[in-house]
Amino acid sequence: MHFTVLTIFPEMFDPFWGHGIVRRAIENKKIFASAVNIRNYAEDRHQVTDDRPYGGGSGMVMKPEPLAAAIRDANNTLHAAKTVLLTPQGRVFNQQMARELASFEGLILVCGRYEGIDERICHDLIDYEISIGDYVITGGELAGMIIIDAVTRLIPGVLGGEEAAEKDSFSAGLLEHAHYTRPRKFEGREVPEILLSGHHQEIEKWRLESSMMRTLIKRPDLLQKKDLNRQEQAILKKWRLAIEKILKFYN
Ligand code: 4GX
Repeated sequence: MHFTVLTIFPEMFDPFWGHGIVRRAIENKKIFASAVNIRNYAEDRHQVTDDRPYGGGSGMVMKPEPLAAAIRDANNTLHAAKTVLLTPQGRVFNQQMARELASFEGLILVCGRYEGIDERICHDLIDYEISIGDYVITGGELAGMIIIDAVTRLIPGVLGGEEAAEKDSFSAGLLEHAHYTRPRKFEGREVPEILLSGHHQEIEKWRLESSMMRTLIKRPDLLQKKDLNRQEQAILKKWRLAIEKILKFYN
């Protein structure tokens, strides 16, 4: 996977490329990444990338010419790459979109500042408009990093075998089960006995139930959407019976 980021603040990406799983993916040539300054494509002496909005009003708009030149140059280098604009007006990003983006050979991420970019760029040069959520941030750079992070960890060979199982939990449509590490007792709270037992099959059952309980309590919308297998249906049935037993006292 090749990532090219177009931004007026390419230095923001230096620490991002330089840490953790993204860094390891670059070192192992699983991904190729660079941040390119849109200013390099401005033709005037002061390399201006923004201008006042037609129709008046406050704020600035990113000029179309430098952006168009930057996108076209990136596209000539990355044959068959898709272009992504980070914008609050885009489709709200989720794991399924991360999977779709991970299937492409290259992504060109366009990070806007100010009030946004000239509308004519969106129409002619952008394949996907993506939002990372319904809130406003000051530029597309942080949004771009989130997309790159979520996509990178889906690329084969990026996560080790240990980590790779982890990424399945959301694909399975459930939240992760609870996690514990040493010590056995922390501030009066004990680790669930079953996790110390060494009974792998029982531990897997406990973890599935933990996943389902957390999803029910914290994100019932996810549980509603999910296709449940036999084992998961059995767990819900067990809970229903337990709740019905309690409710009988109140009838
Ligand atoms: N998810 N912002 C982008 C400037 C802008 C506006 C329109 C292009 C078109 C955001 C988000 C986000 C604020 C980044 C406005 N650029 N980006 N910026 N939420 O809020 O992605």
